[in-house]
Amino acid sequence: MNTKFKSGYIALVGKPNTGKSTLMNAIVGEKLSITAHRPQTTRHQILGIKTTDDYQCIFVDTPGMHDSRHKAIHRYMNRAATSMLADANIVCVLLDVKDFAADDIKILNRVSNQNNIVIVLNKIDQLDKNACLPVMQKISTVMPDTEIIPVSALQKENLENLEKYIINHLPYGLPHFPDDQLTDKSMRFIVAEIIREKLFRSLTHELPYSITVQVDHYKVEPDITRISATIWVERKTQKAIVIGKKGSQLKQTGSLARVDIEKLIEHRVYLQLWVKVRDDWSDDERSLAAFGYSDAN
Ligand SMILES: Nc1nc2c(ncn2[C@@H]2O[C@H](COP(=O)(O)OP(=O)(O)OP(=O)(O)O)[C@@H](O)[C@H]2O)c(=O)[nH]1
Ligand SMILES: [Mg+2]
Repeated sequence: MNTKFKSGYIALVGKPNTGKSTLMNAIVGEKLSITAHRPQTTRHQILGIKTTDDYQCIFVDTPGMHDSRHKAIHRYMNRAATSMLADANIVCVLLDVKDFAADDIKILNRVSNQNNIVIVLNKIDQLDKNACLPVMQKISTVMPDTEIIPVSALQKENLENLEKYIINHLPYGLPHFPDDQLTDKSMRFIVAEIIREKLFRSLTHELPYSITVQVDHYKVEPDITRISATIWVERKTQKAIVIGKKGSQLKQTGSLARVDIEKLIEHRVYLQLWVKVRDDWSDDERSLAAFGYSDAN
């Protein structure tokens, strides 16, 4: 083992929709965390681990920080968004260059007492260079001594500079995970998330927020992996929408998810989906725990 090996945790935090999950996937090189154009996609802390001969970066994707606390799931997500700040070796605060606003400043103020912050100004592909400068100046007035690294997670622009910064600031130490481990989550978890992503991207209004997905069976056979999963909604009317006319919505969800799962596990997949109702699960602590929304995860 290299005596100069570096290893540590890098928290990715910020308000919803700033590109935290996209960034983690881009750096780790695998789609571990789901992404969508709408806010509050990520609900759990998810590790993405990148190991080389010289270092191990353990990225921690988090739910976006936001103020709503009225449902039990929001309280769980808020805990997951912030609980690792104190333990991270580096905290990357993600900002959207086109949407730097009061809620970002609130987050910056909240983390400003930590001395391991770097600001990642994301989505620079959406503005021309000159238009990014005033935003950087504005950020500097709030956080005058903090490094700002502009990137595009989606277009993989300037990620090498961000990685250089991270590696420079990682402490020396032994790896925390085996060198072939990419995440702390199980394949069942990731499969459930992929299915949720397809629903999150295609359904409108509040419905995506009423959905959670559980994998019930996962069986690897020589020629095919058989997976069956339940999509849980909060009301009967929602069930009808998730199924769609003659099952069309459910069929589309299944085939989009299957393609992604097959890519991930490099195996043929037979995916069976069910839709069931559990009244108001997102505001019920017992249902949340049963669906994996517990602080032990
Ligand atoms: N144009 C552009 N879009 C981006 C970039 N990074 C992320 N996005 C898009 O922004 C949206 C949100 O990305 P996510 O990675 O899901 O954002 P997040 O911060 O994880 O969101 P939450 O989990 O809801 O907190 C998606 O539609 C992404 O494709 C970028 O660099 N450029
Ligand atoms: Mg996310």
